[in-house]
Amino acid sequence: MTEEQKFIFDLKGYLLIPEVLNSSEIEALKAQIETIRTDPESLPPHERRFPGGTASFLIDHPVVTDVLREILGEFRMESSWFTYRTAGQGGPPPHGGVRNVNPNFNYQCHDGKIYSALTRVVFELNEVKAGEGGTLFLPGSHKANFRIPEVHRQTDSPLFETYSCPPGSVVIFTENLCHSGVAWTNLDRPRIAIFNCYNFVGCQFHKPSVPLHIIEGLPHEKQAYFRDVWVWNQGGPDNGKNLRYEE
Ligand SMILES: O=C(O)CCC(=O)C(=O)O
Repeated sequence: MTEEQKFIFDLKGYLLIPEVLNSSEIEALKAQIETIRTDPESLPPHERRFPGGTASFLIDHPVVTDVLREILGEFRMESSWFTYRTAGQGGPPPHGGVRNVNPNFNYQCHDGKIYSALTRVVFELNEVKAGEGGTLFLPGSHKANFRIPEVHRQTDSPLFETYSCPPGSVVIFTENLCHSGVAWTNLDRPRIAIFNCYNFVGCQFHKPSVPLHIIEGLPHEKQAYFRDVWVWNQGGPDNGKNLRYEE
């Protein structure tokens, strides 16, 4: 993660990295999504849900792990799903924001070290133009000191901003940032986006939702991202590469 990326992520609470995936990776992910939507039985059971099958390479994509190591230290994966949104289909209303002491939402930065807590990684598989229905963000709200006034918890608040990006771009944001889904407006293409969620190894927010058979179908080294919640393995060897907390 570059110093500029750290500055932007800390300042705004989110970071856009354009064109992380190449066109064959995008096509392979779209093909898996299309098969899951239309003919899931044609896939082996462990590839019928994300992050199984083709999507598994995103779990520890090097561009993402580089950022996550910086803003989370050692991390686990909590969930993975995709959205296929045609014009008129929306997402969740504004949520998140404001400084707090909950370890799952406790964004902080100390001595140049960010702790982002629950963190979302979004891969956009189609081009997104600002205003078409990409995720909305209220920049800086992840470390706001005052309650967000109701007028700015509405998606039409002028404080919300969004992004334009080419296909294959990734958007990483701290879940303590106030953010929102919004209706997709482009009639010519859907929003096809993958939402992966990560947390510090010692924290878990969501009830585990990735079924065991999906986890067991992942390549061995990726299964470690779904291990139980703990930080320190006293006296015993770790059984995966992602299991040690180094600070
Ligand atoms: O649908 C969206 O664009 C936003 C999704 C969201 O709110 C989240 O990932 O927490």
